[in-house]
Amino acid sequence: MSDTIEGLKGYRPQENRAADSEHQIEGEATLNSGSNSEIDPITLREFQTYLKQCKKIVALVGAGLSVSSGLPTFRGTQGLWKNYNIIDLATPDAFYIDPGLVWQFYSWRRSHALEAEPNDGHRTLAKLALNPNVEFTTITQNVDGLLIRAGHPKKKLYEIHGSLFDLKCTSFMCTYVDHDNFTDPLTKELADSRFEHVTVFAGAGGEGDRDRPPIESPQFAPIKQIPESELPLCPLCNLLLRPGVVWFGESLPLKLITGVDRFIEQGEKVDLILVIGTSGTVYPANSYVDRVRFKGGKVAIFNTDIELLIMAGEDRDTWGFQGDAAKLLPIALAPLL
Ligand code: BV8
Repeated sequence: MSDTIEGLKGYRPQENRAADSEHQIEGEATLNSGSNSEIDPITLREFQTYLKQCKKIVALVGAGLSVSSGLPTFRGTQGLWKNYNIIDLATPDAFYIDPGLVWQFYSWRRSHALEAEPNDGHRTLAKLALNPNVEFTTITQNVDGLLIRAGHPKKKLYEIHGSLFDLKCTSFMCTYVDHDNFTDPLTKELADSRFEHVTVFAGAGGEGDRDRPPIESPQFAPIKQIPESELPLCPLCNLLLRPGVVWFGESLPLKLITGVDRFIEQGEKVDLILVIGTSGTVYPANSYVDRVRFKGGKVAIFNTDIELLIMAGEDRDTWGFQGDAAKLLPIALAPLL
């Protein structure tokens, strides 16, 4: 039987195993998109058979979607900046204790996001959002702005954790917010926070030993002590500005949460949720998958790391597409693009 676990890079729900041949696979040409992003043709056919009759689809996006654009995830070694755990820096406490440190971290992320280019995964979701025959919305946990730069219509996109390119005043009395501020660096003192590497010249000769290739020493560029007066300040009240992102321990913007709830709970039921490049560890973002399941919707996971149980077909209403989301999404969603 060919489709044992190792043969299957994609999974297919039990009930319609008897794949019927007339359902052509669209996007066949690039079925095996090289590297380790292969899709099992039977899986793809059944997924696309279901996809074509979907009226309402939602996508839940995480850091994995922007990996092939060169941006790090929050897990493992990538989740470190100057030996700080990114999750520890994304908190109100960290900003309160050392705003200079946190601003150097966000200035670095702003620079990298500005240097990055949207990939085929971002563009695929943007195209799907423009398909008039499907009710579609993207819920992104990413703050890098790459979906918008890929042409994703803003009114079908919920940036539930905010954006690196929004700034807001830290004062409770001041309502100043600056949207889509792409200035980089934001202040002179933040200029070199974009460089995470220091070039050192190995070997005894040190500085002069230029013909030996310099070794890049990541993360050791010293953290600068930056006085608050040299950090981004509010033009209205001259108090500190902060990145317009949602930090751990902070509630998500009500307007956004209500918009997402309305899409999932009202009108047609959501037929399918695309779970793309997310570890599903952060609440409430990780709750949307179960809410769609609970209402009878099916799940398609696009991730380099998918549970064997799902790949083995144990989970009836879930497809697993293992590999780089930027490569898999254009193939899997081809019928609706
Ligand atoms: C809130 C913005 C009310 C900032 C972010 C205890 C138990 C449960 C929950 C909690 C708890 N204690 C506190 C909480 C609540 C907390 C939470 O969930 N904590 C977690 C860590 C346990 N949530 C909150 O605080 C939220 N607010 O709940 O308010 C409240 C308040 C207090 C207490 C109770 C309730 C606010 C959460 C938002 C925080 N801000 N970002 C910034 O970015 O700087 S979260 C941030 O981290 C991201 O936005 C994202 O959400 C998350 C990272 O997750 P992923 O995006 O999934 O990335 P990750 O690296 O984890 O995984 C990458 C995946 O990609 C992997 O699966 C990998 O295999 C895959 N991949 C890699 N390469 C590829 C790929 N896939 C495809 N292709 C590839 N090429």
